[in-house]
Amino acid sequence: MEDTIFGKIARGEIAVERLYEDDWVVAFPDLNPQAPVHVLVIPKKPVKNILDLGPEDRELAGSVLLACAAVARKLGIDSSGVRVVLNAGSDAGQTVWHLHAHVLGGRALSWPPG
Ligand code: IU
Repeated sequence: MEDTIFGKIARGEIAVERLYEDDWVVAFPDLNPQAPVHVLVIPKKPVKNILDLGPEDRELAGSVLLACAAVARKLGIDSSGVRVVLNAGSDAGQTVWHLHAHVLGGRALSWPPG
């Protein structure tokens, strides 16, 4: 797949505040936060979105979810509530074509999304 800015972040070519990192993922603050806590969790492997995952990506997919929970705990929103959003495709609002989970919290969030 084509390289993206998140690929550069994953490889450390663009500096961000790495709030969480392990062998599989990196988490960093969203540049345009939609809530008091808005963090992006990306896999280090370049994958377009969840629709691009294969059976070989079980550990990657699990690592993304576990990292979302770790970020929520680290930033203290685990007791009040956290929303994890994975936009996949243009109608879903995906704008960066490297899988990313939005971790949102720190305020009451409405439902359904727009
Ligand atoms: P989306 O699900 O593809 O719409 O989310 C992309 C997010 O990436 C969006 O919230 C942007 O604010 C965010 N972002 C960023 O944090 N840093 C960047 O350099 C770019 C986008 I480009």
